[in-house]
Amino acid sequence: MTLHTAAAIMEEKMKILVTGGSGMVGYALQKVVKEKKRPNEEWIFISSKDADLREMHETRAIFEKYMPTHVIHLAAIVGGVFKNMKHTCDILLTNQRINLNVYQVCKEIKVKKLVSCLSTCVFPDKITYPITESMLHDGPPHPSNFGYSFAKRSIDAMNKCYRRQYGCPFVSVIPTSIYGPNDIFSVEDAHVIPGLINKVRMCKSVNTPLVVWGTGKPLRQFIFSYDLAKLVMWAIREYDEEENIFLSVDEEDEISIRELVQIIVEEYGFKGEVVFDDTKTDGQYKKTVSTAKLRKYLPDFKFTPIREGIRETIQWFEENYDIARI
Ligand code: NAP
Ligand code: GFB
Repeated sequence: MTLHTAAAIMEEKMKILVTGGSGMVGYALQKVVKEKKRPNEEWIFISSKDADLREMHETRAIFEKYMPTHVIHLAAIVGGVFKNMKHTCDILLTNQRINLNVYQVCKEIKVKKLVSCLSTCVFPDKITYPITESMLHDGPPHPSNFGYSFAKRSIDAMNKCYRRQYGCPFVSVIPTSIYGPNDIFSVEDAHVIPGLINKVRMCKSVNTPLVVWGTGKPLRQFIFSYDLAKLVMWAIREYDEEENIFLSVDEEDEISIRELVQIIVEEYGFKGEVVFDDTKTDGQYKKTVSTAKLRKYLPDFKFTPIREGIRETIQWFEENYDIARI
């Protein structure tokens, strides 16, 4: 990059609106912005308290209030496999309403870039591995994620259709399973890591066995929320391809739920019995994605080792138990 282009990039004023700014990813992004914000950037984080994005008039009002040049769209109803199964229709409809409103308003106010989120769990269940970004529509998603998946897949359709008909610069990043501070820790609705952290805390306090759902055999690539936030910041600044990109730890960092449980109980100092309840679903067995495309851009990006990330998440949970979403 020449000095001129570097200076030009640093000069361009960026007013970045982040929807879903109060969630786990939004919380991590606020932390990263505090450390890495550039002088030409203004960052605005909104939550449902600022506007219910299911309502078009509230969506339009908040976007017209700020008139952002760039948008990072995180807002969604999110949860673990059990929440997704229980509320599959509500999640489909709510997330589609939010997405339709945000996309329409981003087109109306002519944002210079919109970056939204898919998820590795919305890819076909019967697929070859590692999964690449181009496989999104090669088959139905796992039944446990049906509603959530089709709301996400329609984001991909909107990216392409808004771009082809109206030239809108809309693109998505595709995070793998994320964990970290300020996640949802409710036993029923959480993803596996926060759900187990909350369970271990309870088992330690009343000295009962830890019940892990499923067989423990499924495999996952887990990304620490602060690493994800750094990659989302990189995407809004530098990533301009039409096609989506996976934001995940590398294939070799994939672990089983059983290995994950071992890390959580060791880091929490839980000495009690661990039992696996295989009457509960395993969900998707694996969803291993390739990070070849990400590594082409960021060959030296260092991910937080999972043991360190879990230790930090446990510490946050212990220090913020009274305000955590449980
Ligand atoms: P989260 O912690 O549940 O946060 C969701 C955010 O969306 C909150 O800020 C929430 O605001 C906002 N929101 C929900 N309904 C809204 C509405 N009607 N109007 C306005 N805002 C609303 O979710 P997250 O884990 O940070 O996920 C962020 C994004 O990453 C989502 O798009 C998700 O699909 C994607 N993703 C997550 C994972 C994962 O493992 N967590 C993996 C892949 C992709 P309030 O706080 O006011 O409710
Ligand atoms: O994180 P999780 O709920 O969702 O479940 P997915 C991961 C695995 O952990 C499953 C097992 O095999 C569960 O059986 N598991 C064991 C547990 N104990 C527990 C527990 O106490 N709680 C939970 N929740 N699981 C998610 C999607 O799929 O993938 C999200 O549901 C998101 O929407 C994410 O997109 C990326 O990893 O199966």
